[in-house]
Amino acid sequence: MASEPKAAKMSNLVIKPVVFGSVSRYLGKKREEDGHTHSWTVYIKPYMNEDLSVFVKRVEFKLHDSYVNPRRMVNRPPYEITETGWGEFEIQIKLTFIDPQEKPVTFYHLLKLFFPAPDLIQGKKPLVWEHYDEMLFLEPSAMMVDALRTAKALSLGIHKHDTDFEAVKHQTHEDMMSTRRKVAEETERLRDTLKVKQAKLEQLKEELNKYEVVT
Ligand code: SLL
Repeated sequence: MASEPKAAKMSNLVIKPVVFGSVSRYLGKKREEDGHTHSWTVYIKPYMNEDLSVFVKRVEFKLHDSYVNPRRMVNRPPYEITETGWGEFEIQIKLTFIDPQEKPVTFYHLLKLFFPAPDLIQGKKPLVWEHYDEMLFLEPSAMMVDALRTAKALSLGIHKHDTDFEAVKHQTHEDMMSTRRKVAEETERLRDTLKVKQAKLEQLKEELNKYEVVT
């Protein structure tokens, strides 16, 4: 029996952009009973306005061990934890998905409380410290593909973030181009210097040859 032609393997990649971080606020003074100085919220949310809960089963926020019950589970949006404290530390944000075959994804966020700007220290403005990242789903199962699509379909329009990530992207690109230009200029300058030095070396060699002939 003739074997059936093998179906061309389609590589299927779905990307879900997210924003995670924290917002913190100075309490105004050090609280007497526990020494806490700040209240804060750590969160993860979609970059586009879509419903992550369609494919995310659970988000686990792993706090510093000094907290009671440091592993905090959140089963539905908003995926966030609000606490008070006195210190900064790294928070692990681990997402598990509705498809148990899909590997969990972990993001790491350094909780920021202190910033060297007086109005922030005095608690007039909250301190937002957040990052853009992407979750990549390579060859997701049929069940995941459906859920990933549905999440997008449930989008509610423009989603605004405290950080203007488009501007950050633009600035990063500008900085990179300007660095490239500087490197090119410096390379050119060094090349010129090298040429001058090589010419000088040739000249010295010639002079040396003259002496060798004489002696
Ligand atoms: C440090 N790396 O050693 C930091 C750890 C821990 C912050 C900061 C405890 C809150 C509570 C709190 O704020 N821990 O009392 O539950 O400085």
